[in-house]
Amino acid sequence: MATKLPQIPSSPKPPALQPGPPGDAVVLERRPERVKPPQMYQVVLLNDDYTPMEFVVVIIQEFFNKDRETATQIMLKIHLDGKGVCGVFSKDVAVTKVDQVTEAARRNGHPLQCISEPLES
Ligand code: TYC
Repeated sequence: MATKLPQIPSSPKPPALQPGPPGDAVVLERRPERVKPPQMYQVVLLNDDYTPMEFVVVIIQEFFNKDRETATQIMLKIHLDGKGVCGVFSKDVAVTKVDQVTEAARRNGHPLQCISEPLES
């Protein structure tokens, strides 16, 4: 006995191009882009006077997957400039990073502040 396969609806197709009189130009219209890339967020650490440098370096290594050298450079930039970008992520991931870093800082008794901000698009 033949089993009936489920029918998958086909997406609508544009009408086939009908050839016009010879020599006529065919104008193809560009369709507007249907999907935008997602808004991205940078995760930023802020400087303070109390969080130990070594703790910040470890945080940047652990949560932002940087090697020790890069993590140290980012930490020093934050220390000197007041803030620094540790990574750029989709909104969900950025929010999770902020929560995880803040939780690790509080657990260790440090006032380190971590925020996320949208990148200008
Ligand atoms: N300014 C801190 C100190 O001198 C170090 C520090 C760096 C703190 C970066 C926070 O996000 C920070 N101990």
